[in-house]
Amino acid sequence: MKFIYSDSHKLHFPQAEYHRGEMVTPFEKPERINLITARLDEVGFTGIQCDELWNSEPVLKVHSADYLQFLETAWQEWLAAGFDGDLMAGNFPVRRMQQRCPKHIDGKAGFYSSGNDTSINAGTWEAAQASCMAAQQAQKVVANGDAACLALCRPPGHHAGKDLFGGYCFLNNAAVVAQMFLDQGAKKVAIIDIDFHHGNGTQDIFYERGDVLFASLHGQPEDSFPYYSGYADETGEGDGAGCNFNFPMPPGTRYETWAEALNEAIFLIQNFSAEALIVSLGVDTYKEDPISFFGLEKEDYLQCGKQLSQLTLPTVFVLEGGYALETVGQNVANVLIGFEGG
Ligand code: 7XA
Ligand code: ZN
Repeated sequence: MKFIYSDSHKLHFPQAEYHRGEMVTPFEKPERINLITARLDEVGFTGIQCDELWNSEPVLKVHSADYLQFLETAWQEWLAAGFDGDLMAGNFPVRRMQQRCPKHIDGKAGFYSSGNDTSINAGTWEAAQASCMAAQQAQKVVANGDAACLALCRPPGHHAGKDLFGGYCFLNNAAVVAQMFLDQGAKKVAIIDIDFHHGNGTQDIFYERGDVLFASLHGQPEDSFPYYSGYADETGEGDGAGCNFNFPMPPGTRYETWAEALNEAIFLIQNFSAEALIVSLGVDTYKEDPISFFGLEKEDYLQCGKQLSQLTLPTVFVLEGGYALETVGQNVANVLIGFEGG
C-alpha cells in the first residue's frame, strides 16, 4: 500500500496546550509523522511526497466559504491586532448569546472554534492545506485503481465541522475525500471513524445528508472529549436520518468489546451499499495513549485492519489521532498490515 505525506506539516507547531489545569507541550506534535513514516518505511510500505497543489473545490462543499476565509487570514489578523504568541480562542458564543461573527480577531477566533485546545501559528493554514491535499492525493490513488491508500494527515481533521476548528483539527480531510468520491460518480460512500474521540466534525458535516454513512467508535461523551456529541441516539436528520451511527464506549474498553462495535458498523456499511470507504484512522485507542482511556493492544490493530478489509471496498485511510509516541508507528502500520492480509 502507498502512503502520502507532506513535509509541510512541520509548519504547524503549536507551542503549548492547556491540559488538565496546566500548559503542556502539545500532544499533537510534528514528531508523530516522523515516527509513523519511519515505521511504514521499515515494514515496506511506499511513501510518496504529496505534490498536489491546493484545490478548494471539494473543500468548499464540506466547509463554509467564510470559515475558509477565516483560516486563511486569521494569523495576519492576529498579528495586526498586536498579539504575540499563538492564536488561541478564549471566548465562545455559548447558549443564549448572539451567533454573529465579530470584527475583532479575538472574537472571530471563538466564533469559529469549539475550544481552546487548538492554536494557530504562522504556518498553520499552509500545513492544514497540505494535510488536506495529502488526503486528496490518496483519494486519487484509490480512484485510479489501488485498493487502498493512507494519507498521513497532520494536522488531523475529524473534529473540524462545517465552520469550526478544534480538537487539533482545521480541515476535515475525511469529509473532503468522501466528497471527492461522490463528485466522481459514487452514489453513496461510508466513513468509519475508529479514532478514540468522537468524529463530531464529520458528523456535523454529513448529519443531514443521505449520501454518506458515518459511523464512529469512541469514548463515551459522559467522560471524554468532545463531550457534547457522540451519543448513540444521534442518528442523523432530514435526508441523513438513519445514516449516522455512534458507538460510545466506557473507560477500560478492550478489543473484544470494541471489535463487536466495529463489526456492527461494518454490517451497517454493507447494508448501505457504499461504493467507497474512508477510515478516520486514529490509534489513540491504544492502552497507553496519554489522553484516552481504551485498552487496545498493539496486536489488536492487525485484527482491526483485517476486519475492515472484509468490506472489500476501495479504501482511503486518513490519519487522525494517536499520541503514544513509542508505538504510534507500529499501531498505524499494523492496521495496514492486517488490512492487506498480513
Ligand atoms: O481525535 N482527536 C484527538 O485526538 C484530539 C483530542 C483533543 C483533546 C483536547 C482536550 N482538551
Ligand atoms: Zn483522537
